Amino acid sequence: MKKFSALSILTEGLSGNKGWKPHWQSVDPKSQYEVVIIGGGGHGLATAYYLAKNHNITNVAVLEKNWIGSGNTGRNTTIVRSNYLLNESSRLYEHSLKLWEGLSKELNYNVMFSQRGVLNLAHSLQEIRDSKRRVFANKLNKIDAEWLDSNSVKKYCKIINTSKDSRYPILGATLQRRAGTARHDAVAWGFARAASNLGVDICENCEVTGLQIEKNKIVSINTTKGNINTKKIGIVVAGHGSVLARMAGIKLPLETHTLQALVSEPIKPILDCVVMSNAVHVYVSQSDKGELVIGAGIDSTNSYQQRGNFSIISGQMGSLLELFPIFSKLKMLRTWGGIVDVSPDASPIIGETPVKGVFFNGGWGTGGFKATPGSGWVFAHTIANNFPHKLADPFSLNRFYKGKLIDEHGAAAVAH
Ligand code: FAD
Ligand code: PYC
Repeated sequence: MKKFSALSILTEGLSGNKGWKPHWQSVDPKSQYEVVIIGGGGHGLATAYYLAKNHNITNVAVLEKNWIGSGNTGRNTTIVRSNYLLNESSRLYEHSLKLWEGLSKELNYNVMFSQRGVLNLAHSLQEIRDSKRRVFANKLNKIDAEWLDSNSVKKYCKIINTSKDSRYPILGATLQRRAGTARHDAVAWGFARAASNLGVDICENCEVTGLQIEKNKIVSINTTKGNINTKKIGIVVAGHGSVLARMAGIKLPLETHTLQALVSEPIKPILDCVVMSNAVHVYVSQSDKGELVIGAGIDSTNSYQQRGNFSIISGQMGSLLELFPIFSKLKMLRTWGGIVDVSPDASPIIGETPVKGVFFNGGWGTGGFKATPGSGWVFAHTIANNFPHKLADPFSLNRFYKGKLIDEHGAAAVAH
């Protein structure tokens, strides 16, 4: 049997790929790229992959200021689902979920997508009404969704506390069985390797410091590794979207916050589904390494820090123990934060900008991991055709001028 070192698993994937020669660090600053993607997270790398794969545009560079996947892609709690309320969102996220279902095969890289089911708990009469409404809306959009009463929740998740005496008793839950989790850094590596194999250049430690605009068109990019000429750029820099857009003179309706998460010490398999609660406010799953992966809401202050406020952690631990008293003796292993950019309607901004050749993809806030393949797919289409993909069209920047907001604060399932 072939032995894998940690490095070979990272670079080759579990299925192996001996011939892979990455183009890392190889951007020639004097070169002219057809498209430059700024941001080497999952969304940027997926965009580059689909530009090459679906549109045959391979003269593409991805510029990443740190290492690929060092942003939110490698920092999130990996929940993947498509049970959003509104038609526009559920279509986009369901497109993404369908791509997840074939992604390991598509990329020849095990992204460990595990459809273990996501429960969204309801603790009040109003939450029952809202949740049932979402189940009906999902079904109308042909998305799998079920309403479970409290007894059925207990059957699905045996260790959860459904006692009527708890502070916020569990009155029921929505269940999406096709939803689940994935291995976050594998997603970045899988897309990177597949894009690189198609000829895309990926450059790490390359920070974009300026955008040169002439006659309202992008002409070149300043980076810490030199200047690069191009006529098209895609800005995909979660948490820093406004900063990059401002370099092109564009003002965006985004706020930046820290969202944090933590993992427990590893334990034997005990939790085989994902549980989210908006009311007590915590979400939890168990990773393949055995750690419980636990998150809550954003820090309320604006921040660019990749570490959060301790009060959020203490609150989320209280919430966790309300739902799972069985976890009370567990120790925390590590905690971290990611920088998320939140739009006024908790929906992303995807598409063209007022500057020719400058495309924007951001504002995914607390919920963009699940969208990674779908976001890359529709953004690549939009960049390639200079025209929004039909699933991306409702999410264009001009919805804020037209007042056509897509308010998903409820289904975002994370307090903003
Ligand atoms: P990133 O992975 O952040 O990539 C952007 C990249 O741009 C970064 O690597 C950054 O270094 C780079 N960059 C920034 N500025 C520059 C520059 N000037 N030059 C070059 N590069 C630059 N979503 C879910 O769907 N489910 C979840 O369970 C979930 N949980 C979350 C939990 C936490 C704690 C956090 C922080 C987020 C969570 N999210 C979740 C949200 C999700 O992680 C993000 O929406 C998603 O990963 C964004 O992907 P991205 O590729 O756009 O961003
Ligand atoms: O969007 O499902 C989600 C999510 C879970 C945790 C953070 N975001």
